Amino acid sequence: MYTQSFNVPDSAGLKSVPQAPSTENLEFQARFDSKVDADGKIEPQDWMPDAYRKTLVRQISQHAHSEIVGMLPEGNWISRAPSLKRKAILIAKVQDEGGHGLYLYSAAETLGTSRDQMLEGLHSGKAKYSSIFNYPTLNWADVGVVGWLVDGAAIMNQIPLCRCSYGPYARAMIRVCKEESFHQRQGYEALLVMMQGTAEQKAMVQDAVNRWWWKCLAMFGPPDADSPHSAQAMRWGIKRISNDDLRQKFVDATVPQAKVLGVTLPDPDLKWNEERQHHDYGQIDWDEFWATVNGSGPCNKERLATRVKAHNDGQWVRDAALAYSRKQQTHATKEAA
Ligand code: FAQ
Repeated sequence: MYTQSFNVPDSAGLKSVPQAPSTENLEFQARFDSKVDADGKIEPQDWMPDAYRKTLVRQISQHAHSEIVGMLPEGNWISRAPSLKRKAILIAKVQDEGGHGLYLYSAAETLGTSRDQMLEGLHSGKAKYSSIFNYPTLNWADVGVVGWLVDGAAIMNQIPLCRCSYGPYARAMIRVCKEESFHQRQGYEALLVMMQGTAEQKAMVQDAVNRWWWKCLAMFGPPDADSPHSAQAMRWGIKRISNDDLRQKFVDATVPQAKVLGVTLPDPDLKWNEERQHHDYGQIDWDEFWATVNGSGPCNKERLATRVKAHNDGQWVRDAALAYSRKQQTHATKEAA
């Protein structure tokens, strides 16, 4: 459905942090611009404008935080999955999301921002993560709908990021998208099975779709006219398709899937527009979106508290890893002497 075949090899992670020239250098800027214009890749060792670096750190760290916080709504269901098969699939999916967060933190680190700085931003509530993870997963149908719609929206947004102008982000996204495609399919398949079940199961699926649909449309970000970062991010080849265009692609791709599934999308204004060759859809509640982004969604406090607790509970693992590494270094030094 959303899959693309990717045959671009992953390159080894580049970790060097380049020093930008102290004075604005027109020659560097011209080289950067022409590389971006020619659809080339900017790599960590290349000179880049400070604003480009800042935009990337903002977007990639928000993206990484979304993957990590995004583990929570589904993670809550691992112990309650209805069968061993569903449990194994869900464990694998949640682990994948953790892995995506780690690739992305690594990509952001190549821009000179440490993991500790990014985590501090998340844990103190300063950094953003996707609005969608501040809503509750009330029952098993929600887990299927998260796979179908949330991962579906995520892939729609992420496939163009595989062509992002910043090399480490683009390469991380190729791997992420391959895995997200499986996530979307497993969610859709779980719902197909429920829709062949009892009337109660079918009603659960419809109810979950009703609760998640509008939140998924909002995931793509504010309308283009109200998106402060889009124009510059597109000029730099970070974003390739605008928020509204991606949202439209998602609606167009999802309508036939809903039909096959046998559910109704909760929008009386949703209809095919012959002239535009796209579906028209109703108004998104942007006040509710911004309230959620700014901390007042139903689960913001719970998600952040769970994340901070998990980080604090894991302190002993980090301490042990550091102690082990120090011990290894001491051994190596002694042997070399
Ligand atoms: N939630 O000017 P724009 C996933 C903020 S991963 C919260 O349009 P931009 C996998 C935006 O940050 C899901 N905040 O900004 C998964 C900015 O705030 P700032 C995450 C939002 O960056 C599935 C302000 O509004 N995906 O789901 C949201 O050009 C299942 C103005 O907005 C990514 O992060 C939002 N929905 O475009 C995991 C993809 N939308 O920084 C587990 C990469 C906007 O000025 C289970 N990111 N904002 O304070 C992007 O493509 C872009 O950053 C956008 C926003 C499209 C999200």
